[in-house]
Amino acid sequence: NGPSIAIVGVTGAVGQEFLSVLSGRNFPYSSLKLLASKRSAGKTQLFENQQYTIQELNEECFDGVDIALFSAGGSISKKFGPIAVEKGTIVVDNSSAFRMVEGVPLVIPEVNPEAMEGIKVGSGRGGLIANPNCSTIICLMAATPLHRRAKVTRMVVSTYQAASGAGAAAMEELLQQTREVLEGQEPTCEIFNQQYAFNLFSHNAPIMSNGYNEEEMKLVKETRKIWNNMDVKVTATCIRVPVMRAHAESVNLQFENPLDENTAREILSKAPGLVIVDDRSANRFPTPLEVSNRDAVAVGRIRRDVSQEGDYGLDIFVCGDQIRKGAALNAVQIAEMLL
Ligand code: 2RA
Repeated sequence: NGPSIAIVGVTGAVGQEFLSVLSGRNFPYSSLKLLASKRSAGKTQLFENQQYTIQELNEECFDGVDIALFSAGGSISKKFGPIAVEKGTIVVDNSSAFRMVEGVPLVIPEVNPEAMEGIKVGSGRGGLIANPNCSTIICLMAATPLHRRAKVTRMVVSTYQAASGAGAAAMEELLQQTREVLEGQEPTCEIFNQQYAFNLFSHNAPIMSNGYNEEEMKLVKETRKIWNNMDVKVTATCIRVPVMRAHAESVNLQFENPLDENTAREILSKAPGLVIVDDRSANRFPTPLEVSNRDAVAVGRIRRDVSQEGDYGLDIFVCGDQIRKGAALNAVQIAEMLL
């Protein structure tokens, strides 16, 4: 029979999506434990026609658990991740706590499955695998197949990130503000210290000493780790836009070897987990709404970068569901590879 699994942070947007993805993919679990803070303990959750009582997360929760999916913030992962690993559990962590730790695999199953080789349920040893940041996953799902062919030397990313990345409360505030503004009322600004509806602003992550915000530096650092290439030049500008749950990203790529746009389109059309939406005659390209609640990342606006010599540059535009492929689906796909 299948693995026993636990979900840490089950009441959050990603935690709920874990359940939806596990069910949708018929994940073969033998038992399921739902863990959350004291505040949620005792509540019940119907899942696959069974009522589960949510338990308060504590050190004893991981006895006998084969796989634990974490999405409860970095401090919870830092505190309970190692405890779970000690108990023999394999942790798939959606927080940023361990992503850049040497020896912790940072995995997008379609991109670098080899990074988690050897970690398997039933091996008797626990393990820890980090889920990359959502904007990294969505970007690299499209950039990597091209990188594998023509070796990216520089990548410039501009992101248009959805409310869901800031949590369920931010999604709620966007809806509330939109209603308020349409009714001529003052918008309620509690999550972000500025109006979000009909506006956009630099991503809310803290600004670092180099002037980049943490979200931008995640893209830089995680790309280098996932591609196992510390020389690739990456820069990013991350923006929060009034969209509910799917990120959009403009990606400019510079290659070591020439790659023309038709070859690029052919490579992308064969790459796993992608759909091509690139209809110039109809001016139809990826949109956040069309990828919302979907597994695939959409890629379009595939074109030669006219600012580069020959075929050494390419521009593309990608959209992906932040909660699904950007978090929960990627983590469950990692869990499937542990079986
Ligand atoms: C964001 N990447 O979109 C973050 C969420 N993990 O804000």
